[in-house]
Amino acid sequence: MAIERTLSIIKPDATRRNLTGRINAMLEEAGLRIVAQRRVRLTRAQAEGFYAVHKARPFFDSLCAFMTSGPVVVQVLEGDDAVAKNRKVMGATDSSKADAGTIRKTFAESIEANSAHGSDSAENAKGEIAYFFAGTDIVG
Ligand code: IDP
Ligand code: MG
Repeated sequence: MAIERTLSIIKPDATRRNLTGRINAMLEEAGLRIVAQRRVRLTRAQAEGFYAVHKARPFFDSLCAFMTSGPVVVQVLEGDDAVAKNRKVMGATDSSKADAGTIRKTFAESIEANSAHGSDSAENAKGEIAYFFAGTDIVG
């Protein structure tokens, strides 16, 4: 398995409930290393740009409003098979379908306010990481 990097976001529903440390512990326990991390309040334009692929979806406006409703923690995770590993630790988008012990099963409030984001492919991870971080921000 190759060492990969992926973008993770701890979403506003989780920062609001002070869950950053517990989510980071779940990521680290799964073997992912947090090699960059920043707490930020996204602008509407940043949220719309990040989720541009979902622009045509009925939930797009609500999703962008949610993602700008409070601080998020953007982070780069590194490890063996990091993209798939992070998706596994996060669990399914709809937490009612997520496996026990996953971040979303444990913490999500709804299908929208589902506590965490993770890139869905190594290629998308590269673009998503570059959206938030300069190469010099990432210390592996
Ligand atoms: P993912 O985050 O598991 O990759 P995506 O399909 O890429 O799921 O959707 C991006 C985000 O949009 C989800 O994490 C969730 O916050 C929100 N979302 C997805 N589907 C729905 C929906 O049916 N209703 C409301 N929000 C949704
Ligand atoms: Mg996605």
